[in-house]
Amino acid sequence: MSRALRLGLVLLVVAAVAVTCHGRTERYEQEAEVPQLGRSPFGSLWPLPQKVAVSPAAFKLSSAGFQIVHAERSSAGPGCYLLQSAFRRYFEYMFGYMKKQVMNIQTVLDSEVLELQVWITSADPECDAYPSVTSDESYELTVDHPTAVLKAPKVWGALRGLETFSQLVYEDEYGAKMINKSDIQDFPRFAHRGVLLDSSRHFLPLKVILANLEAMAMNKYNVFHWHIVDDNSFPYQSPNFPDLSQKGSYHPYTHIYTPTDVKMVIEFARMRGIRVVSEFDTPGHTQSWGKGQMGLLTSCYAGQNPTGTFGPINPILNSTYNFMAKFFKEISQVFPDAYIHLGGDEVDFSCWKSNPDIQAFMEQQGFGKDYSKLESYYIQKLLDIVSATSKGYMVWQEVFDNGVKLKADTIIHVWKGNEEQYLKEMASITAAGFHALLSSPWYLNRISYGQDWQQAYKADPYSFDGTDTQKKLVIGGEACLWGEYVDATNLTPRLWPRASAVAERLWSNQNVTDVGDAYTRLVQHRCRMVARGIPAEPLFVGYCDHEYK
Ligand code: CP6
Repeated sequence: MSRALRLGLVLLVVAAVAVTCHGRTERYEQEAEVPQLGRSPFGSLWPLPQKVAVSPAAFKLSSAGFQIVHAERSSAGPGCYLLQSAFRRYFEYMFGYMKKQVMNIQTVLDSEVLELQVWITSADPECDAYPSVTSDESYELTVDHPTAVLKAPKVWGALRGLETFSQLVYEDEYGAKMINKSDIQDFPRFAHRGVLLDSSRHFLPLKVILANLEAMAMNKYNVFHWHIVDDNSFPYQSPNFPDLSQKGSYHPYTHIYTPTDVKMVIEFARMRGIRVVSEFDTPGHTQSWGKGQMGLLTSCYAGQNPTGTFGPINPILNSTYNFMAKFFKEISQVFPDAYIHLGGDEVDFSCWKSNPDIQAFMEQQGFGKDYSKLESYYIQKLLDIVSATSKGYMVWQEVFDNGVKLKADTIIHVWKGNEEQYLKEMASITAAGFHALLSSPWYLNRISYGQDWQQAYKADPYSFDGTDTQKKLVIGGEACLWGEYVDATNLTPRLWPRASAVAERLWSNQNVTDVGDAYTRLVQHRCRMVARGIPAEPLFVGYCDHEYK
């Protein structure tokens, strides 16, 4: 942080404030550090590109005169539907829904940008492909008059560059659109930049999911981690096992994701360069599975008698593994991504312990009283089943902690602990040679009063002690919005703009840590999201320019 900005920080200490609330007086201490709003040399760019040079020279940009086109030398053309719809989307974001006027422009003003040429440089633009963890998202953007050029090896970089170009556009005091002469070279710091949404604790209507994919694209996120089912409901409609959602969803017709819905989410995400990684969490967090699949869950006992309640997946039956093989074969075909998240977190052993058949099995296997060995036994068999579908997998950290044998390319998802604990975990995972993904500092379901985006912003996946080889195994992070207290009414403002703070940490250079400059850009970025129809919550007092239009 620069000295000036540090001095500019306003320390707002509201200590022992008396708050009157329905006649009741509460006293509490609250400290919030609010950075001063200033002017950023980087305008409202978010996340900040790797290399930015913005010149003071400004050009006009008019909806009547401006167009986004394929460069003549581009390997992609009008047949590239992904780019065609991205051109349209970003044109509308820049100029609203103003009709393009039919005008013959003969006098080219020498201070106007008339064209953004999008030039895909590699032989295969990947128009019809799915994004992957190795997708090239780099791009170079040169803004000059009369032509701006966006150069990218693949469509994925072009998508990111279009977002950046749209963020460079602003209005002068008369409402005319302007853009400064600029040079930008950009690429992501981490390959995996995700948002987890949970559609089990509350059903999330398709519209909400799509709106958040749109917001993710505005923040250059590239993974939607869909925690689709859990204890509370099973909204995924399985063609092979229709009873799972018929009996396990909150409502068998309205609160389910049909195969068509799932396809729509995947395609909407693909068009924005976002992968959809589905999570089917087992053997814990599976209460809702039991309603439509008899015999899958463990019967809990009180002494010699079943209580009628159920615990985790029953790991000792062949029928369990036959079901899992068929189920995950389906999942591997429905979700095109190369990875499936298999969960494996928070397994409650008490029901397993109560069940006499499981006790006998533990003895026969020589597991003693160590139920984490039984969990590992289950996970091991599940991993073999999923490997047979030729997918890679991600698991929550407990699976690694319990010493399950994992394929070398397994991604371990760190979600537990305070800073000291999660950094230690990142270090041990990478020391063991596995890929690590960080979420612990980014549990956005947790809320508090004040500027809590700053905590998320300051966390860094590299801040553990480790070698360069270890650091290279960190593939990125995910912001998590668990659904216990979140549904369609509050999901979007709870997630944004706090998830934007995480987005910059995962995209921008490691040295982008100036909280004051971030605040100035983020306030504008948040207003832009609101103007684009995403109800992102405010960071602090103030207003947005678009409010009086
Ligand atoms: N559900 C599942 C959850 C959580 C996890 N897994 C969770 C744990 C702690 C908090 C928030 C969410 N609700 N399946 C942990 C990965 Cl604070």
